[in-house]
Amino acid sequence: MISRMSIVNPLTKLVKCVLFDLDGTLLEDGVVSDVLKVYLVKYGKQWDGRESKKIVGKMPLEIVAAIIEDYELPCTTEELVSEITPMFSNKWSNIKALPGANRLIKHFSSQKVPLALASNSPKEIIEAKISSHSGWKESFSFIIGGDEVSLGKPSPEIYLEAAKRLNIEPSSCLVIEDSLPGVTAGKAAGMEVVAVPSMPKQSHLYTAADEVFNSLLDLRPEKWGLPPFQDWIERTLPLEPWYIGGPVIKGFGRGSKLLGIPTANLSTEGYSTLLSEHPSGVYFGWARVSTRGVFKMVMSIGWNPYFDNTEKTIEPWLLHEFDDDFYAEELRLLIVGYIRAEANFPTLESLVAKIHEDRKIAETALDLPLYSKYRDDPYLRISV
Ligand code: ADP
Ligand code: RBF
Ligand code: MG
Repeated sequence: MISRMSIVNPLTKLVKCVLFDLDGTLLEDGVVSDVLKVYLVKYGKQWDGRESKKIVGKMPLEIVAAIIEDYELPCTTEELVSEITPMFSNKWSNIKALPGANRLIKHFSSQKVPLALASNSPKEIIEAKISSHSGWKESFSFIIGGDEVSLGKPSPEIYLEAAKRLNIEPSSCLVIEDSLPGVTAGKAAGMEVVAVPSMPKQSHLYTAADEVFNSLLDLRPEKWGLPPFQDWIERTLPLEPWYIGGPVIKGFGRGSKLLGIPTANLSTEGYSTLLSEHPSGVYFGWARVSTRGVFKMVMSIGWNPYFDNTEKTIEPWLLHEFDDDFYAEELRLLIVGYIRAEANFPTLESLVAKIHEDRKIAETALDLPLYSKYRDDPYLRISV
């Protein structure tokens, strides 16, 4: 029986405004760990990333206290704060926006959706962080910092204060958050909450959120009664092109055998930054194989939820019939657009069917001038 559930999703409610968290939601989160890495060397310690999970969504003092305890540093919280503060000051204005953040802010702002920023960071630091992102400050009706409320997230206080200032009921506010304390705060405030977890493979922990996305690219504003994006073209989202290349390596050996879909894997070594910058998902673009030519390509990046890999891999399927394998040959990829988030599937057949659908979408889209022009990109020319 087909239930009404499949027609109207009763979970999503209409909202009137959007409240954003900043770190890890709109901006990359790595600054704290970058600084601490350098700093710990002074004490003969090595940053091992074990705090990464603790840092997400915490107040600065809580983070510092956790570091002192975990690394058994011979100093007080105050001492550590005063020593590392200068190391941060020149970093604030260089933090990159996360994929889709700029697009989301510009879209809502141009559609006159009221927006506000509510972050546990002190307001002064929030302002420094967003100063280099043009148009952001003007897009927010206001900014609330952690220093302007008595309790930071996970307390709902900061979000309740934002609703009050916008004069909109909490139940008509949509919160966008990356951290668990942030999601807790939004739900405790009685708001709708979309989570975009910063840590990979953590989505199962976000059961309190109304929706969990892998990145901001996957948010569909119309589901919340907000104006839809107009930039999808024939089921694809154009991206600022990016490049990756190297010799083809052996993969898991199941692409052709198990799925009938060969994927020419690239080594992820040396590309950790590039890979972490791009959300997992299904992308498409153009591929050059050594001297064989340039071909259309559709690929997945990520952990392949169906197989639950432990490593983020790049799996490009070249849309061409080759007579033989091309292991060790040079492969260059130019990625021009996004199709969808990686998903899990109940059966192998449904995964394969979905990948074939992706192929059709990519094959058609790549004939659009918007995408076909990249076929002539210098990166895909044979270098002599
Ligand atoms: P692996 O797990 O080693 O990547 P696959 O079964 O995924 O093995 O097969 C991928 C290999 O098949 C590629 O490395 C390449 O040499 C070859 N190949 C042949 N045709 C294609 C194609 N259309 N797209 C990608 N790889 C292909
Ligand atoms: N694997 C998944 O688990 N989920 C996906 O949504 C998914 N989408 C893919 C889309 C494309 C276009 C391609 C080429 C592969 C995709 N795969 C996905 C990856 C597939 O599982 C992988 O290629 C095999 O595991 C081979 O190692
Ligand atoms: Mg493969």
